[in-house]
Amino acid sequence: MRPRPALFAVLTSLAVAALAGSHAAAAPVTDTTVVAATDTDGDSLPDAWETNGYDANGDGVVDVDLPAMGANPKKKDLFVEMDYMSGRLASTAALDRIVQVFSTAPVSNPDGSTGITIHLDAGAARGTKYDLGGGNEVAYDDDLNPSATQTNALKAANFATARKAVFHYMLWGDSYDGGCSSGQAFNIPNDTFIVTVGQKCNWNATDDTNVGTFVHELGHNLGLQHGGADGLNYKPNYLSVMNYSFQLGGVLKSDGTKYWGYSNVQPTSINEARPDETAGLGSLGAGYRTSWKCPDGKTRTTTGAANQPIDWNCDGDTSDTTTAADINGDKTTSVLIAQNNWANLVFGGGAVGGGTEPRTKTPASELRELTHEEALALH
Ligand SMILES: [Ca+2]
Ligand SMILES: [Ca+2]
Ligand SMILES: [Ca+2]
Ligand SMILES: [Ca+2]
Ligand SMILES: [Zn+2]
Repeated sequence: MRPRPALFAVLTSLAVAALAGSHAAAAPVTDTTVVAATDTDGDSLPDAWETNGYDANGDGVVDVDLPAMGANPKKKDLFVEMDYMSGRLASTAALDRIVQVFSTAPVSNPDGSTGITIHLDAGAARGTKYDLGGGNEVAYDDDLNPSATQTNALKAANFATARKAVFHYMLWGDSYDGGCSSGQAFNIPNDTFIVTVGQKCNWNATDDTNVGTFVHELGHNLGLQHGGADGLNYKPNYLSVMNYSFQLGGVLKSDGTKYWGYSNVQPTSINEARPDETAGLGSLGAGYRTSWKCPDGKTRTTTGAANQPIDWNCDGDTSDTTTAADINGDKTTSVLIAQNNWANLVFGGGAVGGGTEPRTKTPASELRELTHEEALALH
């Protein structure tokens, strides 16, 4: 049997004291218990939850059995429950690719390993490997509108309340808010997102579409923006699926392969007031190709490695060093700053986690046991 949580032990002793016949009024119970939980691996899931399971309401019964689900207190874990509309759930091959993006991440752990273990829960739909008992199909709705309200309603009806502190919730849907956006994460960071590359807007989603969009939206939950630490999109030195240039087609590697994860390098910044074409992305661009915007609004992509000179202003040469160019196409002149995403993930968005932050637990007044007075009144 697992050790009982401390709060349960306190309530039990109070109840025993009451039943022992004390006529003194019980001391008022403080209404909030704040616990700074130990989180050795920094994934926002306290060691106690990852070791013993999570008891959401302090009744001594584990509600989310984290160790049985594969959690490790010394390695970063992410849990994602996936609900889905008919035909929209990603394939097993796509889910395998998502897992691989995280398992191969350049993130170190206290147990000496690298990578993040992502636990995807599709219920029974994709076999035991992706079944943690939570994911399920929901009614088809080709337009979640308004998206936040309708997503929250589906979450409330299809996601166990006790999971809120552990699992991110996502939905494989069709479209939302009358538009054709590929997805939505509602907040940065957050605990909820939707992937909406469905039939209504003729996405004809492939595994690539689903993998790129899932990883992108989850990235918002993990604190990442379209420019890394800022919202500037299409920065050629930001080699991440968080960049719209690479969400659906992958980050382009110079060896011809594609990468479907978050950036693991931070190439040199580019000053659009006087970008140095001869420098390309600098030495950290060697393993990549990249894309940027020309003055005519069209996207151009390097044919070779991005540490080579790049024609940022699209005038046919790669020798300009003092000519302004709007390289990310946003009609402003900025310094384009990249980010190493993996070094900047925020765990514990929304309601997820206890982590190193003091966490307000359920008020003890809501866990109130039967009082002696009430017990006597029953007879
Ligand atoms: Ca942890
Ligand atoms: Ca962990
Ligand atoms: Ca040029
Ligand atoms: Ca610009
Ligand atoms: Zn986005």
